[in-house]
Amino acid sequence: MTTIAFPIPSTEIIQERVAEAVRAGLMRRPKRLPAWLFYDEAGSRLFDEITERPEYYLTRTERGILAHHADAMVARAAGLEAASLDRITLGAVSCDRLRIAELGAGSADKTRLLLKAAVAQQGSVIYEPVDVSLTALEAAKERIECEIPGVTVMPRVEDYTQGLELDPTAAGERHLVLYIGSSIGNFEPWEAERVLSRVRAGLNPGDGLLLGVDLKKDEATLLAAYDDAAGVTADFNLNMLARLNRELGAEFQLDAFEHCAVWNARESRMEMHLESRAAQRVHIDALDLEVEFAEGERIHTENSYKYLPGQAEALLASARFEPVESWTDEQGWFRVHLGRAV
Ligand code: AVJ
Repeated sequence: MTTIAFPIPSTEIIQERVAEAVRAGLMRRPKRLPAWLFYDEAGSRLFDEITERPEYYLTRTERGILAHHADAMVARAAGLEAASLDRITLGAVSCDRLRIAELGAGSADKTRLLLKAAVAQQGSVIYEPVDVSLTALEAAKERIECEIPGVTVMPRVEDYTQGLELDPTAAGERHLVLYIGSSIGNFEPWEAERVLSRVRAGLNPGDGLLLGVDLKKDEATLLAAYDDAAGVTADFNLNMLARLNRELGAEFQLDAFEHCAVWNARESRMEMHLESRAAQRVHIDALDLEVEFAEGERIHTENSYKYLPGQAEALLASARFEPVESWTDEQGWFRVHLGRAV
């Protein structure tokens, strides 16, 4: 039984949100469309496929970090000092109970590693995935409750970029908010700070935030990750136009646009664009709009920031989280940070 007690946004409201975002973005120069538009059903499936491409190192690298360090992450989040980590298995030290929330509905096996570590540490755990998509949340609930005994899933349909409303913790409890998968990378620095500050506003001092960030590395590795040989990332990018065709009665010809992945060194970010192969005009029925494209003109669809050493710590601090500890992989490609609300 799923009990989900909150207003569920109707399809009409979602369509309206899509329509407004598309109108505003395509009127801008340069044209742009927001990255959240990637994730309709087809786009979410394509993203899952991207994570399995050999060039897309992010998911497997972060998974490796969590596989190595989930126990330490959970113990540190519960208030344990680094020095007493090895004594916890002996039951020699006590710490707070965690309730785990996640921004986004379950990054599948990565989240599972942390939930299993929490169950091992405290016997059971409440897991609250927060997402705008009810479908994604229901799938996560089903999957996780079946697979990990001891986990109770309480899904929340919320737009966490606007803030977070978790149930208050009891004495001896702390929230741990998971924001993994480099999702923060889609935000420009000022937006990232605003999102984390809003999350912080819903927490109490002592609560934790686990933040996964992708790090700057050689350009060839980055370019390949965002332009895989099998063309899945290209399909993912182009699906945004397909979505507008489906939902807004737009008439984009997908083969008239080309996927491009660009490294912007000055901003330390990967960018994705859709480039018009020819001069063309595209009708968007639901917006009653004709959009003109020059040959070679681009629509900017995504930024994916690659953090430099110290940047994530500074971001955490600016949102009133004290950086407690961080964990990386052997190559130093990705880093997971634990911040504690102050
Ligand atoms: C889900 C935002 C982390 O930026 O790497 C994958 C999305 N874009 N390939 C990323 C994405 C192109 C992904 N995030």
